[in-house]
Order: sequence, then C-alpha cells, then structure tokens
Amino acid sequence: VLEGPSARRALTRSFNDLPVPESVLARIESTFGERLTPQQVVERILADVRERGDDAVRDWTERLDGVRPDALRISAQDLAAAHIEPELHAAVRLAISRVRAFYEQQPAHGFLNHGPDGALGQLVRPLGRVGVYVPGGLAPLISTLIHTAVPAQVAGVPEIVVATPPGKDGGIHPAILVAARELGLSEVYRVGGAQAIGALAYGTASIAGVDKIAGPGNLFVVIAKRLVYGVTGIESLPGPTETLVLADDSADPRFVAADLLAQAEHLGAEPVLVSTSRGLLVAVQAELNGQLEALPEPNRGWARDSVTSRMKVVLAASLDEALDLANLYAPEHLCLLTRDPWSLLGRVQRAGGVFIGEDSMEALGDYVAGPSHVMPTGGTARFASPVNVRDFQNIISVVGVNRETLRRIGPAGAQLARAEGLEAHARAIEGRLTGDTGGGTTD
Ligand code: HSO
Ligand code: ZN
Repeated sequence: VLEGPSARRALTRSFNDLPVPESVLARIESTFGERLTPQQVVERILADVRERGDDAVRDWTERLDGVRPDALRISAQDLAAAHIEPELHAAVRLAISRVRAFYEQQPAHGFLNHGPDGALGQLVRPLGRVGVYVPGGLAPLISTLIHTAVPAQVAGVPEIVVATPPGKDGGIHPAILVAARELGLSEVYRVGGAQAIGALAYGTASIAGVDKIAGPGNLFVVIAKRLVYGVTGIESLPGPTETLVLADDSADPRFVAADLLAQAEHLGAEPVLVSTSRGLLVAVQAELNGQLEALPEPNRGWARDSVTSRMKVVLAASLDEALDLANLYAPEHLCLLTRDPWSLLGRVQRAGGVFIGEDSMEALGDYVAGPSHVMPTGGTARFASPVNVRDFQNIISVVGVNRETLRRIGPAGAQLARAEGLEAHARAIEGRLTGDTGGGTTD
C-alpha cells in the first residue's frame, strides 16, 4: 500500500515509459532471428508497405498473423451474409444508437459573424476519408468499431474504412462484420498491425490512403501511428488501458474489486485503487482474490497478470489528496465510488472519462452508456481527449473584412510587418489603402 510521497512517485508517469513486455521481445526474436526493438520492426514493415504495397501487406500478414489473405477487402457478399445471435445483434444496434445520440449532442458547428467589421468566422468541414483501426488480438472488439466510427459519422465523414487483423481462419469475426453493416460501412479490410497502419497511411493498390487514422491498437500499432503522423492524421495514441477507482469507506468492496478486475482483463492494463479507508483496501484485496479465482480462463490469466504486475494500491489521507493523486495520474478512466460522488466532480481536472457512482461502472461505458470508450491512456489525458466529433472535422478560418475596417486596422498590421522585417507584407496592406504597391507600373 502506497502513501504520501511514495504514492505521488508511483502515480507520476510518462507515455514514453511504456514498458515493452519480455514476451513481445521474445516473439520478435523468434520471428526475425534477431533482437530488434519494436520500433525497428515497425520501421521495416512501414518501409516495405510503402515500397511494395499490397504484396508487402500480404507478406507481413502471413508472417505475423499466420494467414495469407488473397483479397484484403471483405467482399460485399461476406459482409451481407454475416450473422450473429439476435440478442447480440440487438445489443449492437442499441450501442450504435446510444453512441450516436450522445455525439449528436456535441456542439460542432462553426460561426460566421457578419458585423460592422465585415465577416470573420470558422467553417467546420468533415474530413474526407478516415481509417478506423479495430484491434484483433484477444477479443473481437465490436464495441471499439462502434465507438470510433460513430463520432466520425456524426462529424459527416463521407468515407470511413475499417482495418482489423484476420483471425487464424483468415476471416473477421461475424459480429465485427454485422456492426460494420449496421453502421453502413462497406469498406472493411482484413489487415492489422503496423502493416495496416502503413497501408492506411501510404495507400496501396487495394487500400486507398486516408486523411486520418483513429482507434486503439497494440504497441506496434501505436508506434506505427506515431511514425506515419504527417503522412496522415492521427487521432490519438491509445495504448494499454487503465482505471483508477477512487473509493471511500462507503464503497462496496465487491463492486470495487469487480471494476478493477473488469479493467485488469485487458492485456497490459493497469488497475489503480485509491482509497481514504484502510478497511476498504483490506476488504477489496480479499474480494479481488476471490473474484479472480472465480473467473474462467483465459480471462483469469490476463487479469492476474495485470493485478500482480501492475496494480497500484494507495491509501490517501483525505478525499482532497485522493483527487490530487487522480489528477496527477490523469487516468483513462476515473471511477468515483464514494458517499457523494457528484460533489467531487468539480475537482476532477484530468481524466479521459469519469464514472460516477455504483451504477455507472466503467464496463457500461465500454459498451452502451454513450461516450466513446476510446480515451487517452498513459497519462495523455493531461493534454488529450476522448475520441469525439471534433477529431473528424477541420476548421477553416474565414477572413472577409471590409474596406472601412482595413483602414482602421491595416496600419497596425503594416507596423508589425515592418517590425518583423517583412516589407512586402507591409506594402501588400498599405497598397490597398494608398493604391501604391511600390512597383510604379500604374498610377
Ligand atoms: N476498456 C477498454 C475498451 C473496451 N472494453 C472494449 C471492452 N471492449 C479501453 O477503454
Ligand atoms: Zn474494457
């Protein structure tokens, strides 16, 4: 149990400290025959995709995912034929409609004010083509597709394409296909990892490049996104997930443990518990052990790894200190399980999302609450925000002042231009007012 300064130290972090698990290094060594860093691996893949396009994408998919896809794009027939249980299908529809209803409330309009100055404003335009990356890995993340594509749709993006790694049979989970179909998305590619990011960024014969890539991914995907930034836009760099549960003595230790475990079953997750009550910490520990044992495999193994290797438990002297620590850590998810959680909201400064009270567990937010579950991780909530409509729009500044205004503000502009040593700027301004642009060809 951490307290005081040692708690502060343990909760201070930088995104770039992301540990590279030994298992990842071992896998690189067995695949490449040498101990490359993940960054070196990604650089190789990206360079190859850039140069050889689809062939490189197929080769890397075969080498890393163990299947060689002939057609990278899922056919219209396969998309139309995908089928899932009616209850699951209904859940997909509910999730889509709740996420959509949430983002439709986000103010995302521009302004253009015609006044005595003429007109100044901001135009808001949707991006043209967006790539949504859906991680494969351990689970078919149906919800991640929904939670990334819907804000882009609400923004008005006309072309949204999906990339997700193929399973061992070369196919994509039917629930992902059904979700894509329900969303009205028809461009779905069976490609994952750094090769998917390369294809989306540079474009290949069968995958046209996109203006921005959104969605979470594993270490290789995150590194690849960082490296292609500039070739294409990158919405964010979501890495391993984390949840900070802030609980006082009123919290039910069973639910605190359940929320920590729900997050812990994500690969590489970091569960954090901050409490003002030593009694609660002890009770949660016992609950955690019991609930962990009761989980089925393989989930038990995943959750146990997060709990034993990364979980942090902090005893705070007061709710104020607990909130300070939470703001310092800037968690992806902040769960408030206290007597009066709403009273703490005003002091929350840094978090991807805040989950208030016993009935608003983070797992609900992962699926059907409304806000996207793609949130800033690794402490990036200090400067980044959850995926939202704004990520899929650009703003165009509009300058349309009139002559009278130019007369009033132009001289100051010319002053500043000369102070910067930029004479042509000054003359471009003054020429409109005097008619003299300095060339002397007309009078
Ligand atoms: N909690 C994860 C998202 C997720 N959970 C998807 C279930 N499916 C990261 O925020
Ligand atoms: Zn989750």
